[in-house]
Amino acid sequence: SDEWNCSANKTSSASDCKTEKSQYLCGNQRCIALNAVCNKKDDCGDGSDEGAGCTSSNCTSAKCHHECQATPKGSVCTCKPGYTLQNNNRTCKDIDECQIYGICDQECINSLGSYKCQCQEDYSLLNDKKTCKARGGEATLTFSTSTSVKGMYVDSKITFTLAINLNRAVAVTTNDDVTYWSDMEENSETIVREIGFHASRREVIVTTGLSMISGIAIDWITENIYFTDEGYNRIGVCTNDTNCTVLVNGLVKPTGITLLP
Ligand SMILES: [Ca+2]
Ligand SMILES: [Ca+2]
Repeated sequence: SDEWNCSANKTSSASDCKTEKSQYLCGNQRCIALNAVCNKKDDCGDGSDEGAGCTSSNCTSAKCHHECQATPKGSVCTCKPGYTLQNNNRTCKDIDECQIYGICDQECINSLGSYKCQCQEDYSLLNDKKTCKARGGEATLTFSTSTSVKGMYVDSKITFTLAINLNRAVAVTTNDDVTYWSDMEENSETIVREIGFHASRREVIVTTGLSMISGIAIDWITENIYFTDEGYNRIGVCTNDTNCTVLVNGLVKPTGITLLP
């Protein structure tokens, strides 16, 4: 029984056997590679991929845009990799791979028959030709205790302090060398921004309309600041110049928040 369905992807799904996928459906419902058709070899096992039809298949009159394959049922047009056959079954159109979600980490450039991924400044493309990795420097971890915000270089485990003597630091996040956190100052909840890890410059950027921040996420492209407010049961967003609006209202104690990319 371990031999049962060994050619599973050949026989199991006759309805899935498509010319567009360079496949050919045999008379016995077996699915074979299209280029095995009319090659003077019985690949189907019932001879249905060969025969007189092969020689009468006329590729000259098919006027295929890319390639033509003779089959016992007549000629069929096929396309080169990266192209798809259009509804006229004759011409080929480039596949815009960039429309496929997640195909590239950062930027995608479509081209005829292909595409390529590329990375933004300060990022390098990895060997998978898809993933972008930040160049240089160690990864830095940032975390808050209730009275401080600290950083740690992940590889060397060297820690450093960003802020001490805080009242109630909870949410914390970073974008490049800018760290954001929430803190209670003079009995009002605030969002604080500190630029630079060492000898840094600190500013309180949001002081009103906040109750109890539990999470902060930064859009690293626009530098918009998203936050969950557990006290006001909402998610808000502030622009880099701290114009803030409510994004989602009426949540029940929202806490964590993150953003993609
Ligand atoms: Ca054959
Ligand atoms: Ca393409």
